[in-house]
Amino acid sequence: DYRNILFSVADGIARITLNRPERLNAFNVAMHEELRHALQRVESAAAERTVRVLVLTGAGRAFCAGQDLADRSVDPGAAAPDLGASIELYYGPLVLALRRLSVPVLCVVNGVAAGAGANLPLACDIVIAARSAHFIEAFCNLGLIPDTGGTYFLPRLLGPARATALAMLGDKLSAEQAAAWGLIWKCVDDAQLAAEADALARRLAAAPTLGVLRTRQALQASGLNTLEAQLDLERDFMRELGRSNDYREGVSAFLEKRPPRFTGA
Ligand code: T3D
Repeated sequence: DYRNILFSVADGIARITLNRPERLNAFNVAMHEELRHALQRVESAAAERTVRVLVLTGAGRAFCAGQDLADRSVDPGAAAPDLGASIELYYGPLVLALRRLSVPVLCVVNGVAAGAGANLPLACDIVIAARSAHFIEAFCNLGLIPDTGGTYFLPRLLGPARATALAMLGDKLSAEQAAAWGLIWKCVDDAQLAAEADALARRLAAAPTLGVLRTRQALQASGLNTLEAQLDLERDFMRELGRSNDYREGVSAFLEKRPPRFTGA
């Protein structure tokens, strides 16, 4: 039973909704812990292939406003909060948990995404956003740096010029501009967001999950690898996938001119 998130599983689709709408779904410790727990449940269900995609979204008018600043005492007499501990215990492990999850993650940015809330989607596999949503690297307004992987993802996705200006100025980036710049996959009309998210989640839940995961791993590895190392990785993954049930099913379905029925293995 969760108080700060909503969690459900149906038809191979796990859904996690950040659920503190009165605080624009800002993170407190309880929400972090519930999210960690729910992600572990998704991982267990993935091992049994009862979950083949995770959808992450927010309740109400925001996706997530980052750290709950009401939990950060800045009284002159109080000791400074240890933000490093917060990153080490919560935000860093959250990014890694999403990047390593055994199912693809679809992030549905339903509204404003600020601070850690702007960078969380960048750790997911596919991001769609409502046209009214926007992204704000709000850290600079507090004298901080873009955490939750922001300094890693932003320059890779946007290039250094756009990443630097967004990080240093904290200007609002509209969902439309975010899609045009390649920060996210798509921006869709608000009225279409739920239907679009549902359709994408169903496609991913019916996809050859092992192939999808190896695709993610290969793409993630390419940032560090030489071409030679990347070609070796492609060979190894192809060798493994060529032995998978889903490859056999994909080829059979093609030859028999019918839709494939992938099991994820
Ligand atoms: O501390 C650590 O652990 C280190 C890690 C840090 C990671 C971070 O995320 S640091 C960055 C923290 N986030 C921010 O700085 C964003 C703060 N919020 C905003 O800039 C704005 O609220 C938004 C741009 C997100 C939305 O603006 P707007 O005008 O649509 O809404 P609002 O009126 O500002 O907010 C609505 C309510 O939500 C309001 O409460 P009220 O007045 O109705 O009682 C506001 O205080 C509250 N709220 C919004 N963001 C936060 C928040 N309360 C606590 N923490 C928040 N982050």
